[in-house]
Amino acid sequence: MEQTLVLIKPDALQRGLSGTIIARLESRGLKLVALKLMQVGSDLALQHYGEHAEKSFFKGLVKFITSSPIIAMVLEGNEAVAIVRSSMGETNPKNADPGTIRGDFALDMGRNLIHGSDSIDSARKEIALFFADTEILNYQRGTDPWITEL
Ligand code: DAT
Ligand code: MG
Repeated sequence: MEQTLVLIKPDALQRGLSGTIIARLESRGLKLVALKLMQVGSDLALQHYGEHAEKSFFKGLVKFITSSPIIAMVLEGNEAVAIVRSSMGETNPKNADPGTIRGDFALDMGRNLIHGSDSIDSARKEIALFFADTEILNYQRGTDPWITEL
């Protein structure tokens, strides 16, 4: 089953939106298979956002993600990568549809609440950056057959 990395960013934690964000993703049917509260250090931030190293906003992005704790989680489900991205909404909250997390709760590109892997390949790499294999659990929910037609 497909897995994706989600980060609830410092702004969401500071604003008390963690529960709301987790609830939205859980309600959609995605299964939580790993979760932790953590402080991102600069090494991890540089690795995670390495693809943006040359961008003008990179310094601010690293400062922001390391500024206060985050929640990291791994969510599992059929097409979990695309499902999370559609629930998040566009990167710039101005363009995010109402009904999405960014479209309902964010205003600013640099304070857009949530990260979700953008492909299966980046999900695999990002999950390995944030979690040890032993932290990712394999379990069944009684509701699984009511969420996914097997
Ligand atoms: P996403 O988080 O939707 O995958 P991304 O990978 O392109 O978006 O960028 C990572 C983060 O960097 C994004 O969530 C917010 C920030 N960011 C991206 N483009 C930006 C810009 N033009 N100005 C300021 N911050 C930006
Ligand atoms: Mg991205």
